[in-house]
Amino acid sequence: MSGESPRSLGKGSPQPGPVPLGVIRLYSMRFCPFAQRTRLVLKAKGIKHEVVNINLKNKPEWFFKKHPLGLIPVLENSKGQLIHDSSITCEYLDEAYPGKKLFPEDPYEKALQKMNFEFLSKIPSLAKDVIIAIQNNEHGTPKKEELCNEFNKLEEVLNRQKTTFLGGNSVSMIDYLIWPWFERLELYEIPNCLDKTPALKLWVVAMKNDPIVAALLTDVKTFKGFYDLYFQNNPDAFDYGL
Ligand SMILES: N[C@@H](CCC(=O)N[C@@H](CS)C(=O)NCC(=O)O)C(=O)O
Repeated sequence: MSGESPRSLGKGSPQPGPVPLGVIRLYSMRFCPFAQRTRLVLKAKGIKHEVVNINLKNKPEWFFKKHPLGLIPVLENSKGQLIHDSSITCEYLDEAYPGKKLFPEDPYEKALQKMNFEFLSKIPSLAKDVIIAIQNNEHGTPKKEELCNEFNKLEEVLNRQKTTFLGGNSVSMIDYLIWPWFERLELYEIPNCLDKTPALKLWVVAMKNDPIVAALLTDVKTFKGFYDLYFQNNPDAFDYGL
């Protein structure tokens, strides 16, 4: 990663120049689970990159040229090509760069990872609903149960496959695509959710032991600090802890 400041860029900040040759740039936000997917893949593949963090409550005008809806993550390469949407950025990095392949080469195995990804696709929006409900002091929200049921689907996948990870017995793309929502597990206030899911519990432990996941881990206290400011509409949220 470059030595650039992790401080987020907001309205009025100058647009970063062209991306240097041999580097890829990630437009990101330090607490975004979608961008975390891309950061995990960049790190797992050892890709030389720089990170430009965006203030999502006060977006720079030029950022809409990088993504028409102004969402992160976005990748920009030295040819000026832009790639957005987290799962697409991850697959692009896996295909465009040498080194460890995170998706399996076998077309069926790759399709299977994508099918499991679809099977688990409700997790991000449900997790967001739960965090918003808790912030509104609705601690007994039915969304928690829905989220827990979605988490139980991972147990189903792991049991069906008899594997430690979601794509086999070593970590692969599907694990990195799902992990960010489990790093935030404590925030959802569902402490008993994993009691009946031993394979999922082991997966969480195995993921925390993965050196790539461990290197990018954010603690719960920091997430809470971020969300407190974020829900107050405070644009300083994105620089929390810096
Ligand atoms: N489907 C998109 C979702 C990305 C997304 O929702 N990013 C959030 C931050 S975590 C964002 O950019 N929010 C800015 C906004 O809503 O204006 C992906 O997978 O990349």
